[in-house]
Amino acid sequence: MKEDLFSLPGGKIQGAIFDLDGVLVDTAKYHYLAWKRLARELGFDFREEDNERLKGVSRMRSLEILLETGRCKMNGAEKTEAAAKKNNWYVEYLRTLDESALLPGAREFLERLKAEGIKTALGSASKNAPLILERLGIGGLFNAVIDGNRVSRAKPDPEVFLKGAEALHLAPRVCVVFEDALAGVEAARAGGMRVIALGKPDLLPGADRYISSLKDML
Ligand code: B16
Ligand code: MG
Repeated sequence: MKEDLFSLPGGKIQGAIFDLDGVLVDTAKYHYLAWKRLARELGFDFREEDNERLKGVSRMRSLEILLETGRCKMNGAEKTEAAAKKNNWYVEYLRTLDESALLPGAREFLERLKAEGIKTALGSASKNAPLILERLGIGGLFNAVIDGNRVSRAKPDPEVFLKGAEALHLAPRVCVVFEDALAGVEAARAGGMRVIALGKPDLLPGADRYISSLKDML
């Protein structure tokens, strides 16, 4: 195994943990369509730039941000109902997803890690991650899958990544996280892991390295 596969200081990496939306696949556009549809039903417009605030954030927190944007109030039961409605629409859109939705370099890099003996885990906030992995046909490239169904604390809490490292039987300091959202970069750092961010330092401060897509890792 090449020691410089990740080009990171701080010793050898033995495990890679991947966020899903924005790193391996662009599901943000489907989240956006579904949230926009809900906003329209509630009587306001939800713009693409407002959607940026929802990336990497849990479903319930996303709904709260949406309601803030439209200056709408809901009680607990109404929130649960609205979040379920949005999710049903989102899942409908996911049914159209196939391998072509994988972001550049995603499959090739995962295959390369497997060939090099680096363990891989998914670390996503999404409760729909199993369906997405199935649609993309990449489930078999992960040694462990930790998603929104298995965590109780949302990023920037490190729970999802710590559970990922634990499932790989690795210490956090030998793991690297790939993330596209600030909450995720903060979560990885809080967990004592190195972070490679997909994006720019001004929007995602604190990462160890910046790339524009996983193609840069090949
Ligand atoms: P769900 P990630 C996140 O995925 C999305 O970026 C975020 O927009 C979404 O609200 C969250 O998953 C929960 O998704 O409604 O499917 O449970 O970036 O953590 O892979
Ligand atoms: Mg993400």
